[in-house]
Amino acid sequence: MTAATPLSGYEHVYSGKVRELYAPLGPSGRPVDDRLLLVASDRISAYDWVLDTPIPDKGAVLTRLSLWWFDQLADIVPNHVVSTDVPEAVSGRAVVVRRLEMLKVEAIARAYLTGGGLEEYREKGSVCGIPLPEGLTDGSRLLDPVFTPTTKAPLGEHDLPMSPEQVEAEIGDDLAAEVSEVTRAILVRGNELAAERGILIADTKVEFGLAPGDRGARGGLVLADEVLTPDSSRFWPAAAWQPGRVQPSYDKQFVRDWLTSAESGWSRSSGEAPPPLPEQVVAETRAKYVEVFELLTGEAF
Ligand code: Q0N
Repeated sequence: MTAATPLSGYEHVYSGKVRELYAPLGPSGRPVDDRLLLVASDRISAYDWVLDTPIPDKGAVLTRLSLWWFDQLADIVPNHVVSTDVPEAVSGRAVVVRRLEMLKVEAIARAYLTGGGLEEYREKGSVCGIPLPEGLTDGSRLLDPVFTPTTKAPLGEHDLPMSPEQVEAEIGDDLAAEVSEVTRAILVRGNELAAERGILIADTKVEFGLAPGDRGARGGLVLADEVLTPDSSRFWPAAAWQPGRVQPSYDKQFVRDWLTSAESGWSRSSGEAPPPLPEQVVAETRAKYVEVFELLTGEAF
């Protein structure tokens, strides 16, 4: 685990698996209370490990992609972005954001069945209290996206599914309904745009906060963190989609294939940290992130 970059004028407040949060310092030298700096690193995770080898430009590509999506989604929900005027050391991979009161719910929507949603369906025929038709398999498309929220577990621990009742108890009935509706609308819009570019977005995790309200009232729902990036969502190449098997990942397939190949000498079940990635795998993976960005946005990276 490498220490966060010290940034003059900022105080480091939080390290995630791949992102860091800083608080800007005010004229008094104390942190301001209404802003944060969200910094995306080049770190990549696979099989629940953060790898030792960074992917050059990954933080910048995902930051730009998130900014582009925030614009595409602005008519659905406001977002936390304030400015991209950030310190030189993190230029292109950081944004200044509004400090919100974050909701203690990981808002997940699924348009295709896989991962934890598939497991729950196989056990119960439903996901997060939503009954689904019989005969669905790994990668099946759902008629309408389902909202399958989880708890926010501390770093290193796994998030747990939340029932609709748990979400309502946590944030209230009205807000729970709004979070479900907005999360599903984000995934629908995401898939409408991505489909034209040959990408399927199987599922996505978003985080919301509340803007400070007037006179003690709660403010409106605001989209925070990152949105519809390959780190927060499963991106699949549409051309390879074939329900009934594990789908290839748009961005991480080279990494997964190499790690699980004999060449890496690593075994998933060993409990040991994965080895460093070969240069070729790094280059191919970087190219995939750039490809996703350019396909979706139509901009050159
Ligand atoms: C916030 N997280 C969890 C870093 C980010 N706009 C905001 N206001 C207040 N708090 C947060 C945000 C944002 N974004 C979000 N923690 C604090 C999200 N993490 C995940 C890992 O990397």
